[in-house]
Amino acid sequence: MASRTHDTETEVQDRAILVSLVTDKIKRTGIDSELSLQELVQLAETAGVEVLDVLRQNKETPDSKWFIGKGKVEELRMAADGLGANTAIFDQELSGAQVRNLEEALDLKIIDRTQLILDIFAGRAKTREGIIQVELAQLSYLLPRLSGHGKNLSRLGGGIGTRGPGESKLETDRRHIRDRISELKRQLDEVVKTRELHRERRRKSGAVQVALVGYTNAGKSTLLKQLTDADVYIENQLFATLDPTSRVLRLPGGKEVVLTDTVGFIQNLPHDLVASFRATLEEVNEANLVLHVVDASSPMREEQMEVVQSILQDLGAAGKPQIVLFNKKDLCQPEQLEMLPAGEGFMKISALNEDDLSRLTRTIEDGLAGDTLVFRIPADRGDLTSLLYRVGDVLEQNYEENAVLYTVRVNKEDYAKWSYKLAEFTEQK
Ligand SMILES: Nc1nc2c(ncn2[C@@H]2O[C@H](COP(=O)(O)OP(=O)(O)OP(=O)(O)O)[C@@H](O)[C@H]2O)c(=O)[nH]1
Ligand SMILES: [Mg+2]
Repeated sequence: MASRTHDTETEVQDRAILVSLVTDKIKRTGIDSELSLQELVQLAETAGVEVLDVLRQNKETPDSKWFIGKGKVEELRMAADGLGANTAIFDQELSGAQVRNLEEALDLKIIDRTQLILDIFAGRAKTREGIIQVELAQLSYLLPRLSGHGKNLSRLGGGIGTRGPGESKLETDRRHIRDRISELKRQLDEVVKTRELHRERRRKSGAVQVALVGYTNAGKSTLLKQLTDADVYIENQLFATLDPTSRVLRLPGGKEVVLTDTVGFIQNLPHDLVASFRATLEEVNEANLVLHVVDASSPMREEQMEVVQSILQDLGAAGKPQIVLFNKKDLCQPEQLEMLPAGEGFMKISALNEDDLSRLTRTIEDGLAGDTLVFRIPADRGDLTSLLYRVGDVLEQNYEENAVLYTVRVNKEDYAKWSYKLAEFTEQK
C-alpha cells in the first residue's frame, strides 16, 4: 500500500472500508462471498491496512459507472466520513472508469482485490525473478485501466506519471508502460532460460524432487524448516513466501531428495500474476511427488483444497502422485479431525510435532518408491507391451497360452499417465 513507499512526509496509515458486491453471476460460481470477504480482511491486514468497516450489497449486475449502486456509494461516503477512512477496498475487480468515478465522487483511494494482492506481492519480492514478475503483473494490470488511476500510480514508481490524466500525458504514459513491459518480458525470458538450465542439470543428476504446494498460510514453509532446518520466512500472514526455496531432505532410509517450498495459492489469484509467475509455478511440474499442504483448522478448508487442485490442473501437474497433508491438527477439535478423509494419500499432521514429522518422512519414502504390479497382456497387444517398458522396469515375464504375465516395478508418475490404458490388464494391486 501507499504507506510502504516510505515517503515520510506524506506517509499515512491506510484506513480502509471494505466493500463486497454479490452479483447473480458470483452466486452462480458458488464462491462463498462471506469467506472471500474474510480473506480480504486478512489480505488488507497483511498489507498493513487498518480495516474499519465492511459494507455488503446484493445486486443482480454491477453498476457500470459505480460498480455498486448509487445509494451504496452514498452509504460508503457517510461511513468513510464518520470513521475517518482514506481508502475503500473492493473484493471484486473494478474497471478503470469505475475506479476513477469512485475516486472523484468519494475522495478516497480506491483499490480492488487484485491490486491489493499485487501490492502484497510487490512488498515481498526479493529475488530478481520475483521482482520482475511482480512488476510485469502490475503493469499488465494497470495498462488497460490507466485513465482510472490518477491517485494510485505513485506506488509503481519507475517514472510513471502521477499527475492528473491529461490525454496526451496518458498516451506518453501508455507508451512508457508498453516499453517497460517489453523490457521486463525480455529480462524474464533470460531468467526463465537460466531456470531451465538449472532444471536440466537437476534432471540429469537424477535428483528426486518433492514439492510443497498449497493455499497461502497452510504451513508449507514451516514444514520445509522443520524437515530441513532451512532458514525460511514463516509468518501468520498471507503470501509470506514468494520465491521457491529448495533444500535437501534426507529420508530415513538414507536417500536424499530435494524438497521445494513454493508460493501459496489463493482463490481468484489475479490472472496477470499467474501469467507472470508461470515459470516459477511450473517448478511443480518437475516434482516426482507433490505434498499438498492444507490448513485443516481453516473453515475454508474445502474451498481452499479445490482452488489448489484447479491451479495444479492449469499447470498440468494434477496427475502427479500427491499426498494431502492435513496440517495444524493441533488447532482442530477431535470431531473436526474425524471428518477428514483418511487412508492412503492422506495424513493428519502438525508441522510442530516431531512424531508426525518422522511419520511424514516415512510416508514420503513410500510415496516415492514404485509399486510392483502384474499385468496380463493378451498376445495380440504388442502395443501395450511396449507401454509397459515405458512405465517402469519389467522384472519378470511368464508366458501363457494367449497372454504374457509381466511383473513390472512401475514408476508412479509414468504409470499415472498410462493407467487409463493399462489398468484393466492389472492382475494385482
Ligand atoms: N498451530 C500450528 N501452527 C502452524 C502449523 N504449521 C504452521 N503453522 C503456523 O501457520 C502460519 C503460516 O505458516 P507458513 O509456514 O508461513 O505458511 P505457508 O504455507 O508457507 O504460507 P505462505 O508462504 O504465506 O503461502 C505460521 O504462523 C506458522 O507458525 C501447525 O501445525 N500448527
Ligand atoms: Mg511460505
